Amino acid sequence: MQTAKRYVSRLTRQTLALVLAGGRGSRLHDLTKWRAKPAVPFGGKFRIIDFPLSNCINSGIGQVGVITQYKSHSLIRHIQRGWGFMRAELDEFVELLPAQQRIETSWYEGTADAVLQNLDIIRSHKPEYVLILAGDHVYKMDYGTMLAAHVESEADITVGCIEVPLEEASAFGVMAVDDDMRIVEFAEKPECPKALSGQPGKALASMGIYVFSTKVLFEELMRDHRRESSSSHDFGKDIIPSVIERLKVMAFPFRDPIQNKEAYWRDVGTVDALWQANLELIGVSPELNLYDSQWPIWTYQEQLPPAKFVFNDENRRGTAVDSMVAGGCIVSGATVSNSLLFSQVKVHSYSEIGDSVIFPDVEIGRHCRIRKALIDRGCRIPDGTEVGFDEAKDRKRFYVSPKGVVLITPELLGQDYPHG
Ligand code: ADQ
Ligand code: ADP
Repeated sequence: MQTAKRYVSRLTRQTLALVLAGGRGSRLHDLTKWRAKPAVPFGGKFRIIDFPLSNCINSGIGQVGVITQYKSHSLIRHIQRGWGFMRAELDEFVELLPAQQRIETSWYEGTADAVLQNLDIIRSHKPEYVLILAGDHVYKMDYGTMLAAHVESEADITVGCIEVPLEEASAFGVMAVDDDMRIVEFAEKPECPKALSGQPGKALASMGIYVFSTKVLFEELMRDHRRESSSSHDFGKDIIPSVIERLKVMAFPFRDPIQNKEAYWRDVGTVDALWQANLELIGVSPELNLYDSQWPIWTYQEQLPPAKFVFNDENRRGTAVDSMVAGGCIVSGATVSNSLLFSQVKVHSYSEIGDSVIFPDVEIGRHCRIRKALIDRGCRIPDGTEVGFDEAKDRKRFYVSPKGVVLITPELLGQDYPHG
């Protein structure tokens, strides 16, 4: 066991992780109008990108590059503020790699192009393995086990995968594997995805995360680069499908190591999925345990006072039940239930909030009734606002998702977006 442990830590030390964080995330509507999807708040005090970054640190991978492009200001600020604690003298870092036209005179095209344009930087770190990650999924995963599987199977490339319901599979890269988990077919977002053999209702989907032996990565990126017009320079669309016959490409099934079952993994890419995944955290034993001291999620956090629940002047209690409430919040003479309040949310007297997710720095006035809402950072909700009771009325002012979640942003309220 000791030997095995040392072995994995040697692999993680020889690995450079690259987190792709430049995507648009357009299904999140106005939540990604001003920020990249990886910068979207999640879980009361985190941002989505904190999950893959924390996975790297907790797995022993101390060399991490974050590739940014689209609307990167708040993402860059978050990383600079929250992830500067790495020890440069131990050659550990979280480095920002914005599109800067190092090789091409264009911005990043597909995900493979985003990595290609940083080849000289990757080369300078001399990694043995490069772990390509997406910055927009919520999960806790020990990448060391995936690296060990990559080395043990003598793979050129290893693709992280999970089982998904067949009806959802066309949103993913879908693969077929042989008995040794070698990928024999790979189709990116197929219209008619193939079911897993022996499990007609399921498909094996790519998580969009890859371990490459560095030499293979360089060769394949250059080969793809030369294909010019016939390639969109994307890992899922171009690179992986084109190499499975030539190279040894293995699937690594991501499972919960303790309970040996399918692990928690969420692409919170829609307003419904984001609202639901946040509210799931409130349950008695949520699938994603944020209170797990073995696998802490790191983030930038402001120094804030504790949350406060106030009896108002007219003896009206401020309460929150079945809820998570972050630091700096004040609930005064108001009732909050089944909701998640991020930091510095203020709820004023006689208001009732239910089934809602409220991002930081929101102020909710008096006599508001709000249910099934997702409220973006910085909103000032005027006194007497009612949301979640009359869908036709909500639709006139806000965005209402297919499952009836009302998205409220400062812009939709005619207010300025918060700076700072
Ligand atoms: P998608 O999720 O559609 O499919 P994509 O939109 O390419 O993949 O995004 C992957 C990651 O790269 C995201 O984290 C995104 O933010 C980032 N990204 C996208 N374009 C970028 C660019 N130009 N520069 C920098 N970063 C960029 C992929 C795979 C599928 C797999 C799913 C799993 O292609 O095979 O099933 O992920 O979600
Ligand atoms: P968050 O940190 O929650 O992602 P920020 O307040 O950091 O949100 O906003 C992200 C960036 O977008 C900031 O630089 C902000 O100034 C800018 N921004 C947001 N909305 C607007 C707007 N309506 N007009 C101009 N800039 C905006």
